[in-house]
Amino acid sequence: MASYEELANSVIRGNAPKVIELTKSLVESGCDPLEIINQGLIGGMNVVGARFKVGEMFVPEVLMAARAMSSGVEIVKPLIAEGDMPSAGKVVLGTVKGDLHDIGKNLVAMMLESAGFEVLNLGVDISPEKFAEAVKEHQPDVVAMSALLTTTMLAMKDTIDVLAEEGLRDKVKVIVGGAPISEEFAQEIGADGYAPDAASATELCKNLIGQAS
Ligand code: B12
Repeated sequence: MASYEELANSVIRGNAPKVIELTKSLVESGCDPLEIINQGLIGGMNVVGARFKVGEMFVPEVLMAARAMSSGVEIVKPLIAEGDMPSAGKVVLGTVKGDLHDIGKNLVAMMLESAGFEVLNLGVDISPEKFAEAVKEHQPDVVAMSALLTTTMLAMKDTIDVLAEEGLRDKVKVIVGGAPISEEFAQEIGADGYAPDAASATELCKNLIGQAS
């Protein structure tokens, strides 16, 4: 039988066909979709992150690994989002201006959807103005911003400032996340919350929406 370790290794090697084959095989043998994601797919991507950091892997390999991981996630996603749950709330989500990292953000989207949230995923490189427009148009409960670069994390503050200027800040809860973000930073820029990973992002949104009502 396929193992999570084998799946993680195929992500690390960027072997999408193998990732698809192993993910399908794990699903067929009745493994928990969330475990397949956390232990196999994210498990592999975590190793890729560590190797990239120390210069053992390079951008093209990282991209191949990310694509391989996504092809596995695509298979598992419908199984998680399947539950016929009423909407737990509406979340507008995006990666901030100047930042193109979207793997973690998309995981957050997926986890939120699986927990019954309606998610409007704006994409990457989203300017403060675009976030504000989306808030006006969709009137979400939560605005969620992702940043993976120390240079782009400040765009989170810019976005909060623009929301305030447009009179929208009090209408939504703002949450932030991404590898360089911390609880302290979130407080400093006036966000309502921070979560270190996709699973806790879901808890955070539930708590914040619970407080609001
Ligand atoms: C994959 C990757 C890329 C890919 C991105 C592909 C894609 N489609 O996303 C590519 C190759 C394109 C890339 C490019 C660059 N990258 Co890069 N990249 C990474 C890498 C290896 C992994 C990131 C990742 O996907 N992690 C896996 C996910 C699952 O984790 P995550 O994003 O942290 O998300 C989790 C949590 O943070 C949280 N979360 C995330 N978002 C949110 C949002 C909310 C609201 C909440 C609550 C939670 C939350 O939940 C997620 C799931 O649990 C990291 C290294 C690392 N260890 O992080 C470097 C890294 C982020 N990159 C880095 C750099 C420098 C760059 C480049 C500038 C490189 C270059 N010289 O060109 C460019 C910048 C491009 C740009 N303008 O954005 C640096 C940043 C350094 C810094 N401190 O600023 C890092 C840390 C690598 C390093 N150590 O040098 N990168």
